[in-house]
Amino acid sequence: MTTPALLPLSGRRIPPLNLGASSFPHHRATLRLSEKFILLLILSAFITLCFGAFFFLPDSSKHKRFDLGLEDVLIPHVDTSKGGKNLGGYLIHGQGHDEHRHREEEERLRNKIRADHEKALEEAKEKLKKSRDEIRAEIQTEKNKVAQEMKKKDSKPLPPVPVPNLIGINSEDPADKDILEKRDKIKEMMKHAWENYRQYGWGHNELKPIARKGHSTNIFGNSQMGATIVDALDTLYIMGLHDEFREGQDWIDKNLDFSVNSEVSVFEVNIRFIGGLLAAYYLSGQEVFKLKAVQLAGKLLPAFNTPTGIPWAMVNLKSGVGRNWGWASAGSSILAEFGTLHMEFVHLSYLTGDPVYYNKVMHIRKLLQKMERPNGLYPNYLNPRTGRWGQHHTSVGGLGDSFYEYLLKAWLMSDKMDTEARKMYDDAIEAIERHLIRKSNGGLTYIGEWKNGHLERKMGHLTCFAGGMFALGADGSRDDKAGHYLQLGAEIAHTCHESYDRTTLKLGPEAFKFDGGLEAVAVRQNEKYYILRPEVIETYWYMWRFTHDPKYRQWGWEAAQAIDKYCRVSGGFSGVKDVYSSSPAYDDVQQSFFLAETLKYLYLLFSNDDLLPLDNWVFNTEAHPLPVLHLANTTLSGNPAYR
Ligand code: DMJ
Repeated sequence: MTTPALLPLSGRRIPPLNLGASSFPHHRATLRLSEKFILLLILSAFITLCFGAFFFLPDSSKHKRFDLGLEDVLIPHVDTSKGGKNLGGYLIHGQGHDEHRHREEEERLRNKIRADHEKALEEAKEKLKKSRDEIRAEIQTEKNKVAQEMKKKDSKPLPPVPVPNLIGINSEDPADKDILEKRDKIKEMMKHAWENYRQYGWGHNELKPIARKGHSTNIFGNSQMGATIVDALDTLYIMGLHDEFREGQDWIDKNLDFSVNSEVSVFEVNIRFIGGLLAAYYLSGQEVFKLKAVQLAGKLLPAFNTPTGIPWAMVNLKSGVGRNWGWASAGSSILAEFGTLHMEFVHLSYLTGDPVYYNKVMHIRKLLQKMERPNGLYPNYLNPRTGRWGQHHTSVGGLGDSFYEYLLKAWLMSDKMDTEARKMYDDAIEAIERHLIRKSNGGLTYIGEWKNGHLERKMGHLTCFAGGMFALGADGSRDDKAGHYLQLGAEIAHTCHESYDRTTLKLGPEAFKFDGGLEAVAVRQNEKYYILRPEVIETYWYMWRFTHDPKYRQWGWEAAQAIDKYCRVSGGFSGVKDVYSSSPAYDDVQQSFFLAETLKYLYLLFSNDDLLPLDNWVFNTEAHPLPVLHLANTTLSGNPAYR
């Protein structure tokens, strides 16, 4: 995946410019709010003043009255009980009223208005004496009150559903002392990442481990939604870091609020937040996670309001207005984004009994099935207005990858009932093998990208996840080609290991070439970085589970040591800008997926197989484990495969 100018901060898309959205616009928005509040106070004091002044003016109405020869008096009043007529807040009384009583009444009203007006001025003066922070705190208190009210409304209990078979949440320690020591080291790295985030970035989406402050990117809009907390929860849980898990749960319970005026990535919020919350719910049984996941999912639904039902890439959580990334071909949505919702959305329908989520993702599938596919491949871009493909680029890396992954995982998650998904996966993988997978002169198997009618001989770090996917899909493959796909997985794992081994730091570059005599090395400067990504370690772990070849543990350990040596700083872990340099610069970002995925896969690599066994759990693309659903007797409207 290539990026205009900046490092891709996350995942499978090309992020547009990161303008530090977390701090600056938010700060400005808060300032505007405080200023508006003060202006309003001054304005209300001014209106009170004018209103009062009206009564201190000479009573011209009397002259008018005599001029007109009327004896009625106009008295400001709203009480109609005495039989007068109320006209615009003024009560018209008939003749014969005592002049003296009126004067007294007028005097009483003037005094009251004067007192009110003085009080309002005093209050305004008091407000102006307060610091900006105090005013901000008062505004926050008001906002919290409103949020609490809304929370009460949103917290309706969900209908009970049969809990899926949750096997292997706990497991014995590995018997081998050396393996246990390695696993303890990974746990220590997790503690270091978590504790620094807690100290310097708590509540922010991510951490800047060198500047020691919070960090965010445009995928989270201008929100502070604690992405690292949500993403890390299940890793903390399976590592037995229960105090840390409870801290996270407490923050989520009290602070995670989705009624924010923030434009977020539907894909990222789904895989990190909904996936993270659902996994935390299944592992711990704590209802709060389920409720939050469902509340958040409701906020994503407006993204599907497009002419085709293909969702927008981004949605404003408050207004529900959606749009696509400016950089995407012809206003298109991205295959790996709208095609990576299935697992989480099926679980949401399962847990709520509401088919709305399931119907949304099945609609996408049906639409894709009807479309013509060039060479049997799915292009990365699809226009949600016209339902037509954008540029014919195909990739198993950035922009395409997890779409294929979710076809396979939809089948696995349905207890292998969703044969329609399996067929789509098999068809797609056959086309990929035919058109995108090649062997280099040096004998390395790689997956290229199809662009404008030719194959680009370049593979991304992101593409390395595919080794694990091929191995995971081997069992149940068409024509009994299980051995072939396991072998393909092993070859991809080997190539990706080479991409690590051929660097100075023994960490893999973002993209590497197989061209002009070069094999598995990055050429362009802006492809030499490593941002704590998990995909290579993910593939090692799947290959370990399916083969138990000790080289996968060895390769995983090499990567863990390199991360600890070159990415660890006293304030956490940072990405590095050049894996070919012996003293690389840091990018100063501790990505949330480092805690969600990289450290989790490493921990699992040095654990026994009965911890989260693959027959019972399916990991979403952010490594959040979701249980297999036995849907044979469950009605989820729309797909005969489930009936
Ligand atoms: C993660 O957010 C997920 O794995 C996603 O699918 C793409 N890649 C990043 C980490 O590299």
